[in-house]
Amino acid sequence: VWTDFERTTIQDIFSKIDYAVVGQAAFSRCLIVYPWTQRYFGGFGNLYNAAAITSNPRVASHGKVIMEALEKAVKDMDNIKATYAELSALHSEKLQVDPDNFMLLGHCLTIVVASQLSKAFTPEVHAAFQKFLAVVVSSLRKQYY
Ligand code: ZNH
Repeated sequence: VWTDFERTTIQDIFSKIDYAVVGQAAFSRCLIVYPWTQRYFGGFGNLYNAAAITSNPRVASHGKVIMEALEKAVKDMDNIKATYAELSALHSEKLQVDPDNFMLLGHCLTIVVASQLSKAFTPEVHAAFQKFLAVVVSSLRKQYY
């Protein structure tokens, strides 16, 4: 259950950020800071070092894909589990991604959003964003068993 503050805060954050910029920054940061997450992206070509990761076009486009998936959650905040049912099954059955990785990406996203919002990223805004990420992650975990 979301408070009015949480709803407006999440919608506000997503209306302010550029998905291409934030998605690329957050996803490349995740691959750099948690290098074992690279193992799922063997098909993405050169991830040899930080410079290669940040300039890799497939990293950039996948970052944006992730942000667009998050937008679906933002647009229907009361049905995130249903929205992500298929995506959860895909990550579990086909991609076989360890679900612990979801929040690692969430932390990277928090850092990028915080640096973009600057002073507007107050403790209350952080709490709302963290709650949103927790719901997203638990929804993505749903189809794992
Ligand atoms: Zn993921 C894919 C979302 C996280 C891994 N993903 C994907 C997609 C999407 C997503 C939308 C596409 C699908 C289709 O195509 O259908 N993710 C997502 C989200 C998140 C994520 C929302 C959170 C927040 N992922 C993740 C992580 C990882 C992953 C963390 C690892 C580490 N994904 C993945 C892979 C893939 C995906 C591997 C596939 C790619 C390609 O393209 O190949």
